[in-house]
Amino acid sequence: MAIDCVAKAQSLDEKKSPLVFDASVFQHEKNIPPQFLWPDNEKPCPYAPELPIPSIDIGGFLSGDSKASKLVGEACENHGFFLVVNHGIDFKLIKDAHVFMDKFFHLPYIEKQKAQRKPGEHCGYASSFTGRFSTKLPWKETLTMRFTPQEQENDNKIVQDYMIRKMGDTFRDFGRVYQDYCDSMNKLSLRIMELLGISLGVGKKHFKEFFQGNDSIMRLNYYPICQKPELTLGTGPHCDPTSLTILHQDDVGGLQVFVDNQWRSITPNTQAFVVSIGDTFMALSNGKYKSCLHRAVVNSATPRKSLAFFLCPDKQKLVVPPKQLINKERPRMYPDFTWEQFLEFTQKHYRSDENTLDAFTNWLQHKIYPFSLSKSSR
Ligand SMILES: O=C(O)CCC(=O)C(=O)O
Repeated sequence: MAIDCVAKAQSLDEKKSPLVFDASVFQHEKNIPPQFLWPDNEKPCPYAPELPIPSIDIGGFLSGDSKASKLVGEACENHGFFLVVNHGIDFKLIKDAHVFMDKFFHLPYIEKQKAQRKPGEHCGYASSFTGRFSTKLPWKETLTMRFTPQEQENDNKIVQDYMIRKMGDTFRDFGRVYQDYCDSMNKLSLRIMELLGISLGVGKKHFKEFFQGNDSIMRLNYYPICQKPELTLGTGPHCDPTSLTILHQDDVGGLQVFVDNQWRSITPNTQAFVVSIGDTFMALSNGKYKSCLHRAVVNSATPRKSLAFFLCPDKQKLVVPPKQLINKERPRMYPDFTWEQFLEFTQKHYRSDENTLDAFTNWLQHKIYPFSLSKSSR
């Protein structure tokens, strides 16, 4: 019965010919198409007070300052969110990564479609998610690439090769920039894993080793201007199913997190990375660290860009918390799973929202299929 519901929702979405979200046209429209209207209880609030979040000096942490792990622990138990400064990532690389986004997203729609994301896959170009969902569509375009770290110097450059394969040789430099960016994010995420390991009392090596051979995701988010920003969302409310997200936002603003029953704004700081805990790390910490609920709003004056690196485990690795985090007071909260299973769940059966991890757990343990394909949106 529940399986039928999912199949029905899917086929309903597939039968309607999908709307084309061509930002060069849509940004001038006085009225936005109904597919982009969000219900009143989910529309952006006129005022979202700023959330002061701790800035962690990761350079200081690496040279032995222990304050950082205490701050991180508190932030992750409260809302799963902190900033990282003094990160050592080349600012020219970050700048290039933003500049090259314009190169891609300013292309004519037909050109961007060369990298079109295919049904059931998580990589490629998506103009909103018009082919996948038909309600509560996000006001954004995305380009998503898979990243795995090179084990040897002469291994394939997975990000660069993908871009050249999809867009042609003129995208060699473009691919190189995001390849370099992902390499840097990989290194930074492993350092953050050391910090998280210390803050959870399991030692510096545990999570770093777990994520050594990761199978991660890089997403470029481009939010065109919108004439009716109060009626829609750029990214719907969700917790990332992945493990750790390292986000760099430009100086426009739009990211919000849900803390103490209220949406709060995260003021842009181009010198910092916004780091958030995702569902898979929440499971790895046996529920001790919170997966952070967040969304992005759009505006009528300036397009906004963000770069999101999602650290994910190797697809076959079992996600199991270290034994130090399991005890009588805190028994196992989630079953063993692999990232491959969780990824499949979010691609084929569930539209990520704030309940993805619980819905996935139910699906794994009781084969309860969720009815959520037209529920929420990322
Ligand atoms: O653009 C942002 O600030 C948030 C992006 C995001 O949540 C996502 O890509 O999943």
